[in-house]
Amino acid sequence: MAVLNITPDSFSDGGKLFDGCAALDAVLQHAEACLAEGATILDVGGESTRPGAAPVSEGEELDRVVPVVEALTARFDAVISVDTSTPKVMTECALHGAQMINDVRALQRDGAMAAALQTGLPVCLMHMQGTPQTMQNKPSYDDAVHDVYQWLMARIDACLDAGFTADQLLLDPGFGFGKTLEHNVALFRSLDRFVQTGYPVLVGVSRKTMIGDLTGRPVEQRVTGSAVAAAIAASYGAAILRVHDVAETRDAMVVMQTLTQGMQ
Ligand code: 8Y4
Repeated sequence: MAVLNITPDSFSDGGKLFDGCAALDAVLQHAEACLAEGATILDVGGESTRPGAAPVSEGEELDRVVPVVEALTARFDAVISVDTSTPKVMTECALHGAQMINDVRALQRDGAMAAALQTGLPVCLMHMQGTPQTMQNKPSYDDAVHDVYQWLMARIDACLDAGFTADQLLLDPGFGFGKTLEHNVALFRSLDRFVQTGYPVLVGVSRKTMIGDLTGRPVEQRVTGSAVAAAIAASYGAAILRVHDVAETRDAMVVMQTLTQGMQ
């Protein structure tokens, strides 16, 4: 799964995203490159979850995301995932060809559960402690692995009660979302427990602070660390890797898989 950020800070023309279509062209070119490098899913998001990022109105999120989903669907034979917590964005993107919902709030926003259910699409339920604004202020757990696991199972139950079928649901421990390095490492080492549930597990560690903490590197130098982490996640049985650097991740995965084939 390749990350396609369409927040204004990801493009040089600031807030005026698609007025002149230059930014849309840039997104399409980047998508094409990601697919050529081996991505099969494109994750399109119009809300920044960085601490301190400005909240995005529903209208703004729709304006950013829907044209991109529409253009990607028309052009590429890829699964388009929409990274959103907003009910109307889920509905509109499904109508314009999105095939998956990636919700960092696990359908907790008012109306999100019903809207997602109505689309009939699969949904990735991610764990986050707190909100994007506050999540990195002293994250705390009794037992991070146990707490995150129990929380995700409760969200699965809520979705099944609402009418989702089990085969529509994916899980994600939410690396970096209200977690210290220690929490992230414990969760990563326990990925097998999440995989054992039988729900496909999505892992997103690409370029994150966790990789920076482990390597001492700034965000633009985290590609190698991220690719190694992604390959290890795949070897633990993660079904989907959310990454910025598709080619490098693919190299790490193929080497890891070939050279560990048949190992215990
Ligand atoms: C550098 C680069 C520093 C990226 C921080 C970041 C996940 C996700 C995000 C994830 C799922 C991010 C939308 C955060 N992370 N969705 N979304 N799982 N399912 N930060 O881990 O990439 S955005």
